[in-house]
Amino acid sequence: MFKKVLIANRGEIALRIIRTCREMGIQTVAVYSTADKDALHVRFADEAVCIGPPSSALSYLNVPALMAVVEITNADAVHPGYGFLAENADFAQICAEYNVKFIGPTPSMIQKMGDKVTAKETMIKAGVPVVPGSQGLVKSISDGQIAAKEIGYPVIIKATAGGGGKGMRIVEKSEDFETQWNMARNEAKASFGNDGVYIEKFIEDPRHIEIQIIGDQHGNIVHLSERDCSIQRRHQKLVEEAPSPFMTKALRKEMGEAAIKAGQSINYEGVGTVEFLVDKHRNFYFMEMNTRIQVEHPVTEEVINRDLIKEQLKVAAGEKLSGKNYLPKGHCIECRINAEDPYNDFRPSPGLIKNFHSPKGHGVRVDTHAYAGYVVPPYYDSMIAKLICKAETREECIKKMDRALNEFIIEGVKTTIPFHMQLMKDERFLRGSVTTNFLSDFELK
Ligand code: MV4
Repeated sequence: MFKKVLIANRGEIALRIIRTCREMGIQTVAVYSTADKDALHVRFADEAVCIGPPSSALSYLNVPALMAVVEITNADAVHPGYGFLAENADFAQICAEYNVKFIGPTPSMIQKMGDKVTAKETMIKAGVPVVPGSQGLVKSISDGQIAAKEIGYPVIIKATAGGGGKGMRIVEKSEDFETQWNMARNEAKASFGNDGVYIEKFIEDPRHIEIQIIGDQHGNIVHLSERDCSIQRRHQKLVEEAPSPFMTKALRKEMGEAAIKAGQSINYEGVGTVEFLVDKHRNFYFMEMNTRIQVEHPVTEEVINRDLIKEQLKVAAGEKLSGKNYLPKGHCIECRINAEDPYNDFRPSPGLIKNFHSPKGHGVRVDTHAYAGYVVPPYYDSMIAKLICKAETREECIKKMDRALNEFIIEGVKTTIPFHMQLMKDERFLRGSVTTNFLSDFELK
């Protein structure tokens, strides 16, 4: 096992990683920007080194500064968390060159899944269902129009360097193709410096259901069942749950096997998530693969009763997996508490948290770096806590979440708590009738 792990991240995920390392007897090194000098990850790690000014580019994304900290502290592994450098193949490569284990897959695995056209071609070869669409990249507008006609409108144009919705445009009819094509390419060029796009049939009102997988360095890959992440706003997840209210035993088996095939096709090592779109007939299609630990990993931890960071450290250190898949027991829901104003287009609301009291009690877990007196900096992600509730059934879990949300006191900044409180009483949510369009006709009272 590793002796000392450098955590190239901040916030709740840095704390989450420190906790497991401490339990496993692994030393930790925190890095921080000057904006985070009072942060809890700095206090709780065994060592902490300042790596730069507030801007992410100059601190948490500053690879030379991070590698200097690896050298001076003698860390033998780097945990990237999520966001920042977690899916940066160049960073993983530099870690390899420094002989420090990047806790995650190899640079080539990150690269293959980071390019969506390559990822999709890999899945087709592996026999994983994908959305019908163009054969690879579409070179010209006329090729695009021919492909769209063949596929049948509505279609969706996606950036190969994309993910998370950037450089993505829906085209309802052929007359709109040119405009949407130009919009998609320009946005892709501006966001990723790569204007390569491909085209797919547009799946109407799908669910976003993802399968957690883990692979070891000896060729074993298992799945840890699904999470339903259909409740999103502008491609930001707000609520995640496991199991999915739409799941059946048969579908779980099929999607689990498909996710394992996806992993096997690249000899995947580490924790990963295979995202699928699921239509109303329960047809499922590969969408993307995330090669990192995700924000919503606790939902899986709660229903399979395993510490995913521990599993991640174990496979990164070369340990073997037992080889069996995990099925969910009970129900878990996670609400993302962001310092945002849900009454004002979810506008970020950074600043001083004057009062903070987190809910407690049986089946309630709060993963957070916030406390009374903490200042939410304006420079980073606005998520300040994850409220995670676990119960035997979905119905009980929703009631527990409602109770816990009502106990949560956060004063000084606006939060998404009022949104979640209304959601827990929403008739469609209670029925489990959640698709990616759920929020388009949700009005906050
Ligand atoms: C789609 C789709 C419908 N049909 N692809 C959104 C982000 C990116 N990862 C892919 N996305 C979508 N791809 C086809 N062929 C609908 C979406 C989509 C979506 C997917 C998951 C969760 C929320 C979403 C919100 C809008 C659109």
